[in-house]
Amino acid sequence: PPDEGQGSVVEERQLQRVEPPRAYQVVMLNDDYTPMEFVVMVLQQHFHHDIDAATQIMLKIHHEGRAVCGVYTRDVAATKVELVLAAARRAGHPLQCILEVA
Ligand code: TYC
Repeated sequence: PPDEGQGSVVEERQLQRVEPPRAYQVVMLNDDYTPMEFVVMVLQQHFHHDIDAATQIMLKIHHEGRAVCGVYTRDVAATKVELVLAAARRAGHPLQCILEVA
């Protein structure tokens, strides 16, 4: 809009510096019971990795105890954690994943 009146919104817009949103990583944890195939499926369905990347990430978790599945804004990351935990519980697996500030 050409004229925002006094205390000009137009000028304030030019002065504003907006920080980028914080990045949050979804980290998946190893356990002794969740089937490898289930973890690979979750990594494909919820984090959009292809089967090769999903298998590599699953094996990294299996060997190192944890790995980053993806990095998102806070709300998206939190929703991914909830959906993954719900899918794991529904299937009867103890799979755990957590949110961390990237
Ligand atoms: N350690 C599990 C097994 O041997 C496989 C597994 C991988 C479980 C990754 C969880 O996040 C995980 N069946």
